[in-house]
Amino acid sequence: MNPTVYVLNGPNLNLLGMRQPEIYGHETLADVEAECRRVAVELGLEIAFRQSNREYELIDWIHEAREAAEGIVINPAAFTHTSVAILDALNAFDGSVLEVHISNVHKREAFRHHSYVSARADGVIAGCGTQGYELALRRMARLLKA
Ligand code: CA2
Repeated sequence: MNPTVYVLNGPNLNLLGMRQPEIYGHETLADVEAECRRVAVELGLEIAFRQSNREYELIDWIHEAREAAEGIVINPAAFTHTSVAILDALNAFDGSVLEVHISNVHKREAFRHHSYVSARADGVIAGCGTQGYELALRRMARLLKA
């Protein structure tokens, strides 16, 4: 059976493509999901693609992934910089974790330079636009084969 990867997206990413295209590009989250699904078929991965504006919901999905998934690709959005709770949830997940940021957070405000999630992530992709999701899935497929 194909390995399952949860692709989780944090707050405000539902607005992708609708505002701030100079930072986040023109693609919508639905476009990103479609691209992830295309790449997942190519790589032989099953994906669950989700977005929430609620911290607890992301945490519940990470808990669910403990039983249901081999890997998590997560763009925690602003929770990246604030959430010890999401870090704790990821620390209770035994599979591979990749952190994605559409923008290059290190080129932006100082408060975006620190990520709680990076303390758990097996890899971090930032500043590659929405292509970062595809790159993360390709890396995930490699990690899950190893
Ligand atoms: O670059 C990223 O992917 C971020 O995770 C995006 C977060 C930001 O807080 C992080 O520092 C970096 C913001 C997501 C909000 O996305 C929007 C997209 C379009 C319009 C408004 C918000």
